[in-house]
Formats: sequence, C-alpha cells, structure tokens
Amino acid sequence: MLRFLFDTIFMVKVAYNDAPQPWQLGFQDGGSPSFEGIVELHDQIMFYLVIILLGVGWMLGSTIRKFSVHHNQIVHKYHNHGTLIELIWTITPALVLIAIAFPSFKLLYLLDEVIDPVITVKAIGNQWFWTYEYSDYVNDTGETIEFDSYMIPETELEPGQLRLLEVDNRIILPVDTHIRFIVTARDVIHSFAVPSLGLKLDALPGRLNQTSVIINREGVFYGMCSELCGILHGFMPIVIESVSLESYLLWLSSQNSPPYSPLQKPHQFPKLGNPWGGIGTPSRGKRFYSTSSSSIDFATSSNEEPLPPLHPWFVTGLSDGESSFIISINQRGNGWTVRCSYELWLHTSDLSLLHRLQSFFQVGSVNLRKSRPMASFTVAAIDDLFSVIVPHFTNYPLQTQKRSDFLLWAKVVELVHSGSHRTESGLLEIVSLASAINRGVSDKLQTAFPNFTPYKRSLIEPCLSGLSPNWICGFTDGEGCFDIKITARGSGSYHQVECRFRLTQHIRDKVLLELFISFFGCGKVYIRSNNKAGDYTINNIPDATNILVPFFDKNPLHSSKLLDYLDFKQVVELVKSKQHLNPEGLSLIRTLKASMNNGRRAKD
Ligand SMILES: [Cu+2]
Repeated sequence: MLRFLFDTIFMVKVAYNDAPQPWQLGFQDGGSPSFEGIVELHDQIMFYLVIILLGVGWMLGSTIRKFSVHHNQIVHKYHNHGTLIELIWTITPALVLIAIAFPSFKLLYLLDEVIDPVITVKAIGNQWFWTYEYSDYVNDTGETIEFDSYMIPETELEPGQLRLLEVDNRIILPVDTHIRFIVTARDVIHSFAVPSLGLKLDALPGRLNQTSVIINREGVFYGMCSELCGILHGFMPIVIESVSLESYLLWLSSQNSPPYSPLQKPHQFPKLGNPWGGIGTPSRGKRFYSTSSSSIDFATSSNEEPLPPLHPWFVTGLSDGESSFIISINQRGNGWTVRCSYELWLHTSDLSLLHRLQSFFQVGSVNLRKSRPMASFTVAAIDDLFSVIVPHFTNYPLQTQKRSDFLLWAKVVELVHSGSHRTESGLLEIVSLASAINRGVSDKLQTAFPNFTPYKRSLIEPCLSGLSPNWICGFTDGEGCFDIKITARGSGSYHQVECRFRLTQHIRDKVLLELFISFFGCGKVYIRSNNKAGDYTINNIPDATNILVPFFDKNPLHSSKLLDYLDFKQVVELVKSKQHLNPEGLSLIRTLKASMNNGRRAKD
C-alpha cells in the first residue's frame, strides 16, 4: 500500500533487482514470500550480531586499555575466578541462541511446507545444463512438456541479455500460484538456486528433493547452479520468468503438447488463492488440456447422437488427401532425437471429423492451431504408430504416391520402435530413409551425416480394384471440390451455368486421376498449365445427375464438404429443369453459389 502511494505520488516506476550486480553486497529484491521471510530472519539475527559485536568489542577494548602495564602496574595474579560473571556469560549467549532459534525454526518449517501445489515442475541437473519437465500436462499420447535449458554463450548474446545468466529456454510460471519444484540430477550433484525467490535445493542423482514457491510479481529471476559440478559449473544458469496466468496458458498451448481449446477462455478459470492461504485452487493443470468437441462442430451441431464409426477405406482415402507422415531428426546435446508422427490437418469446421478419426484409431489427439482456423489429428507416440497406424495403412494401403512416403516412414517407425535409432548405423539408415520422404532432410543433417545414401522411392501403381466407394468418399472429403460457374452469354440475355466437380492431385498421380474416369465411367483429366497438378473433372449436367449425385447420395461425405455437395446438387437439379433460364432461378443459383466453399467459411 505504501509503495503504491509512493508510486502514485512521485510517478516512479519501481525497477526490481532480480539478478546479481557487480560488487553487490546486499540481497536481491524478493520475489516470493519465502525470500522475504529469509531476509527478515537475516535482519533479526543481524540485530543480535551487532549488539554482541559492540558488547564484546567494548569489553575487549577497555580490557586492553585499562589493564595494560601503563595504566595498572599491579598484576591481578590471583584474580582468576568470578562466579557471577561466569554465570552471566554462559546464560546470556544461551538466551540469545534461543531468541534466534525460534524465528529460525519457524521459517525452516514454513519453507519445508509444500502447500497444495497447482503446478509441479521437475528440474533435472545435467553436466552442464538443466532439463525441465512440466509433468502435470500429459497429452493423449502420454507426453509431457519437457525441454532443455542451455546458457547462451557470450558470442551469441543480444543487447540487454545478461552474460553467463541468460538461457535459451526459460522456465515459464504464473504469478501468485502454488508451485512445487522437484529437483534431481542425472549425473553428479548440482544445486538449483534462484536467490530472488529464496530457492536453493541440492540436485542429487537418484534422489528427489522438493520445495515450493509462490512468485508474487511478474519478472525474470536469475539463478545459477550452486554446487561445484565440474568444469562448466559456472555455465549452467537458471532463468525463471513469471507471467500472468493468461500468458502462462498461452505459453502452454504453444508447447508441443496439445493446446487447451481456445473456446475455453483462460479467464473462466478461478482466480488463484493468496500466497499463504490454506485454500488451494480447485482447478488443476490437467483440466486445461481437455480437447472436447466444441459447439462449432458441423456434424454434431444438428444432432447429438453419436455418429457411426468411420470405414477403414474412408480413413485411407482421407489420408491420401490430407495426411502427412512426418519424421523430424533434431540435435539434442551430443546426440540426435528422432520423432515420428502421423498428422492430418483440416479446417476447424471439421473438428468433429477429426474426433471421429481419433475414436476410429483409439489413439492420438486432436489439437487446434491458434493462429489459423486449422485443427489436426496427431499420433506421435511411437508405440501407437507402430501398433495402430502402420498396421492400418498396411491393411488398407494408400492409393496415391503418398504410399511410397508411408513405406519409408513405416521403416523409420520400426527402427525407432526397436531402439536402433540410438546406434550410429541405425541413425544413418533413418537419415537415408528420411531423405527420400516429403521434402528430404535439412542441410544441417546432410553435413552431419555426409555419407548417407538416399533411398529410392518406389513407384506406386494404382489399380482400379484399389478404389472403393469409401476410399473415393474419403479422398473427396480431402481433395474434392464442388463449384458453380456462371457465365453471361449473348450480351447478357442468357446465362450458362456450369456445375463442376473436381479431384485435384499432384502430377505424379496422373495415372490415378485417369483411373477415376474408369471408376465413374465419365469425366476427364485436365493437366494444369504449370504442369504440376491435374484435375479429374466432371462438368456436364447429365453425368452429374446420372452418376455423381447418385454416388454421393449413396456414399455421403463426412466433412463440411457435404454442405457444398448439397448446394451443388440443388443447382444441378435447377439447371436440369432449365430454371437457370428465368431470373428467379438464376438468382437462387447465385445465392447458393455465394454460400458455397469459401463463402461458407467466411460466414463461420
Ligand atoms: Cu551443476
């Protein structure tokens, strides 16, 4: 309150000191109640210390002065006992010690108490960096948020960054929240210490130490390893950044684990309790992570009944259109990590389809992207990939050239699953396989593994027997497009309406596009002028009425493209009955056209 008044009257901004200063003697500014307690105890003890120093100093000084040979010629040879003074100098220190012991023990037990923590962070000391784990947040694939934190070397420092203190990945924590630190080490003894927060805890291999902290203001708090742990002991700093709860949730959702749904606004969470108050918060971190299906789901908004499970061929067809088989190889410390994942991205209006995909596979998670209206179904746990995803696409093989990506990717999954990515030769083989998938491997990897030999992709030869109606359905949900084109003819007296259905693919799948002609028994393949893609197209009314509409009526689409199809079908019927020749019919077609595809998305 006083500080607030001071700030308002003098219009000053208080700058806190949360990092060591050159030649500093005093404390840094406290950022937690426990550190304030420590400073208070220090001040109390300092009071006794000064009194004793003065008392003892005065006695010593006066003894030297008064009883020197110059002042006193008589030696007090037999004056060697004084019961009273001996009692005084024994009992007084005992009383002083008791006076110090009470506040000291009080603080000691208070610091030891871990009061109903909302967030647990595990800090693991390594030679010579820290690893942090946010174990509260487990996504559907069983992964937690985990990252390494290395010091930024002097040569890479940016203006404003502190030398030997700045790290690449900070610990991000919310203010005014009960936080528990669990501290351990992987190799030798380290010590996790952040002075401003009153944190100092030894990190012992094979042992878990715990402590709690409440950060009572936003800021960046610097600390260092405080147990001599080897040659780079002085180069493994700790940085804790405390932010508002909202920013913390945003940060969480930007981590690899699935984000909380943006439909659950952070401010809906209850305000967190006061620092030393015994009442904990009712919400635990895990709750932020539910990715429940939301009200914007297109398919569930009209009826609440559970939808039937997806057909395996539909899943393969959709994957042929929209999925990616991803391998990422990254340097971590001295070694390399290999991560495999299967991802399928759709517009958020198809969130329910992603959830159906999740219940089809019974693994993986559905995540929303913050920046764009996109959502993904992701499987990243290696066991799930090995025992669910690979078998599915082996039994129901992809029909596009994506299958050759899948075949290479499946080999990598097998290698990682068997653990051979930890061996030199296994890693080399993975790099060789990865170099043939999608866009290949990065320049960094190429320089790190100069002698890898890229695998040859196998050419997939699609055949008509592989195309089932369910596959076509899934593929259309991914790559299909229904659109309407209205062209004025004869100086505007007559309008031609073209109803067009297209399936678009990269030119490498030209053979597949041509197979669609045999499958539907109609249509044509047009190669685009840039020679990079082709379109299988049905654009005449008889084929649309006799073949296309009956097909998609019998095999309904599962994504929001179904709505486009229904509008398309209506236009086909209007054109078939020549309604487009009269103004009312034409304006109805224009309205339908405007609400299709991008028009529908824009309205959402
Ligand atoms: Cu250390």
